[in-house]
Amino acid sequence: MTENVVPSICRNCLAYCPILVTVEDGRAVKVTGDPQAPAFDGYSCPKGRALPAMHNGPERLLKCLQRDADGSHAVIDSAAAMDQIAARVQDILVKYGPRSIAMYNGSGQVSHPIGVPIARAWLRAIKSRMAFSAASIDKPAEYTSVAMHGNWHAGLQTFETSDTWIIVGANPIIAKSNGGPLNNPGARLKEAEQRGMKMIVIDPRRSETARRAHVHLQPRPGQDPALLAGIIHIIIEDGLYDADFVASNAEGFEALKASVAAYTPAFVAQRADVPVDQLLAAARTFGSGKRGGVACSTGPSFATHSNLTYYLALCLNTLCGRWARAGDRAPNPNVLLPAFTPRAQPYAPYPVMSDRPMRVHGLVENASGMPTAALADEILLDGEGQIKVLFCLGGNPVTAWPDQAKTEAALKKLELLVVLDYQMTATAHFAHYVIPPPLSLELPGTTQMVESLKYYGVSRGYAIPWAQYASAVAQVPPQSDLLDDAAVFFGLAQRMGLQLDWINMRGQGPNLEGTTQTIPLDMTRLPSTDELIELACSDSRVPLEQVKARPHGNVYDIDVRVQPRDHDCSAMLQLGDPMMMEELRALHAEGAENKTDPAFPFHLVCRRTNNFMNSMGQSIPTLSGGKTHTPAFMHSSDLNVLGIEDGALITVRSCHGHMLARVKTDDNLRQGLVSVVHGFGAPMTQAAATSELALGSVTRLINMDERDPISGIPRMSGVPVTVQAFELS
Ligand SMILES: Nc1nc2c(c(=O)[nH]1)N[C@H]1C(S)=C(S)[C@@H](COP(=O)(O)OP(=O)(O)OC[C@H]3O[C@@H](n4cnc5c(=O)[nH]c(N)nc54)[C@H](O)[C@@H]3O)O[C@H]1N2
Ligand SMILES: Nc1nc2c(c(=O)[nH]1)N[C@H]1C(S)=C(S)[C@@H](COP(=O)(O)OP(=O)(O)OC[C@H]3O[C@@H](n4cnc5c(=O)[nH]c(N)nc54)[C@H](O)[C@@H]3O)O[C@H]1N2
Ligand code: SF4
Ligand SMILES: [Mo]
Repeated sequence: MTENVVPSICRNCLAYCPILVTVEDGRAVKVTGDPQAPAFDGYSCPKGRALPAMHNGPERLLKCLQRDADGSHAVIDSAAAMDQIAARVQDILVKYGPRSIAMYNGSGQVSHPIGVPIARAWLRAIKSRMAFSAASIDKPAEYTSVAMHGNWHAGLQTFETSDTWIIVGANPIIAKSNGGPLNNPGARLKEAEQRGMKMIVIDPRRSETARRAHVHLQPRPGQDPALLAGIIHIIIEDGLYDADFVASNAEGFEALKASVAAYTPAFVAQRADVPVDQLLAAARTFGSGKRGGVACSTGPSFATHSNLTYYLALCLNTLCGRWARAGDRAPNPNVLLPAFTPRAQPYAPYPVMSDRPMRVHGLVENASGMPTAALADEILLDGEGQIKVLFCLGGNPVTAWPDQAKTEAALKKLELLVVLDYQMTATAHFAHYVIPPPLSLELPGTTQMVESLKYYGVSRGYAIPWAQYASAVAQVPPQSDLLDDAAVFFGLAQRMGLQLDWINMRGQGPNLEGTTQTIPLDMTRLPSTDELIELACSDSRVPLEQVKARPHGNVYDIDVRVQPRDHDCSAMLQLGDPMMMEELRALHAEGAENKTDPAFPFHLVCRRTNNFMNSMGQSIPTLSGGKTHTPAFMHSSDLNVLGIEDGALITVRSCHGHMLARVKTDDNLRQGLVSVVHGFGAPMTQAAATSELALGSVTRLINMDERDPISGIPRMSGVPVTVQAFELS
């Protein structure tokens, strides 16, 4: 037996932690954090340490599957599956045109992002614009708000250099997504506290992050736009904003000032149900700090008025001049992306909506992409342009898209559903073909994708010039027949006689930094993952070879300073977008009172948890403890009033649907809440099979009728619900 311990990268979430993998005879048997890697202090989480179980577990699919007429799946050779899929797609393309073919990229692609450009190249080659992703049901306001407000070339001031910081509905200690550093955030937050940073967290739950806050505002869910408008109001009243910065870089100040005038501390405190002195303390702490930033995440994204919340967060950053200034050390001037010298200047706003319509709900392709929330309805609506084929890459629509019943109906209606996933998910159950990929430890990878996150939202990605390359450290299981995304779409292109072009896209939105490199691929031979990585890194600041030479990763000493504004730059940030000002007015007109519907007295809120990455990890016993469900967390005083015991079965019902769950006490929650992790639950058609499977997916409660007018994301947090003890009828 040969055993080695080799460095690699955990690619299960966006932190991309450096790890050490113990490999025995080509199999990964143990994963730990890598103490030799700088910046992460040897950190790893349970999901990372479960990589061997994920790679070697019994649930892993090792061969392609094809669905039979009776709905069961049988093994099929990958080449035969590809031949059949190519022929079917070609037929449908001829018959119904490119719009009938859609792709959905889910968050599983975090584990192997290098295949995405090939998949998208294939979609371009067949001339379909039907490219959907999880981004538009995640934080679409991240993109729409930037379109309306504009962006800052040098990015936000960094967490590491700030003395104050506002986090709105994020829990970076667990989720490592938005609002805080990705490299061992728990340790970084502790350091920040020790150096005197005053952090303000807005979260109806006393989350792991909120426990570290100087001020924790624990409001009713969905009150973030009112709270941020109130904070802006106080900062303007107290003269705590940076008038010089605003005068030189923004317009619309007077409109914003007038629109927040009615958001007095008393009004906001009553509406959000927070103590008025806490609200004042939050505003004054942030306003009187020297450096800082406001970052939002899924909490406010899933609640109503998400564009407005994110927009006001950007306005607050601009009012207080919290963007990186000339002479600052550039936060992360790129390592594996092209060299970048930021300037202390705005990018102007740009249109938030395109003229490319969906056929449903009056939605259009917008700054956050095609509205995934409306995809099921788009599939279900008969007529010209209907989607007939869906490729689902590393996604699990049945437990992720709003309205599970509708999602299942839509998936059943498709003429062809191809799911690329390593396990038989609730979605794969409906697939005509399931194609399993090699998993991350069997593939090379780099941290380049995490660097590029800064193009997907302010304060995202690494603020430090950290980079790592990992070679494939484990072998694919013997007798397996696996294809990664690149192999699937390259193979389809070959079979359909299509030319694919590799595009190195740098940036997002029409005004963001970036060159676009287009490289036609040699279609005679499938490029290896390493060749694709070389293409993606061909213009990197630090040559890939040098990054490969540091297998434990490295923080590069790149001292680039933010340059002053260009003489010919006339762009201004926009503080008074008319649509946002009108929304502020309409929201205020709702009044300060709590208008809870007595028929639905509780509010469902979202959350993440350490052991699962959305729907991943449920089949790994060390993560799930053998359970196939997730609890509904509630405050003990609510349970007392309802006479429901911890661990009992409950029905959670919205105006749209219901789910069964086991209740679990969590006194970190505000009263009146039901906090549930998404990603669990079997298909509804299977659900009656056993009582454990019947414990459902939270998406059953989500109603597409109440959706955002721009991105289409429905209300997925702060959803009015009722709770009852479950009784067998
Ligand atoms: N009600 C409600 N709805 C929500 C949310 C919520 O909190 N509440 N959250 C929303 C958010 S933020 C998101 S991002 C979406 C998530 O939506 P999705 O991305 O559609 O769902 P996931 O469960 O993340 O699915 C990821 C899939 O990738 C697979 N996978 C993992 N690794 C690999 C790999 O290496 N290769 C391949 N091919 N597949 C792999 C996993 O097995 C899993 O099935 O859901 C959204 N929907
Ligand atoms: N361990 C782990 N990490 C993950 C994931 C995972 O499933 N597990 N998922 C990944 C994905 S896809 C994403 S998008 C990110 C998400 O990353 P985050 O957005 O940081 O997700 P959460 O940890 O759920 O934090 C959201 C917080 O919002 C609060 N909240 C709920 N409703 C409201 C509201 O109306 N207003 C406010 N202010 N707060 C509210 C919740 O109580 C919760 O604490 O995490 C990523 N990382
Ligand atoms: S936080 Fe956990 S899942 Fe995410 S990259 Fe690090 S070890 Fe992997
Ligand atoms: Mo997400």
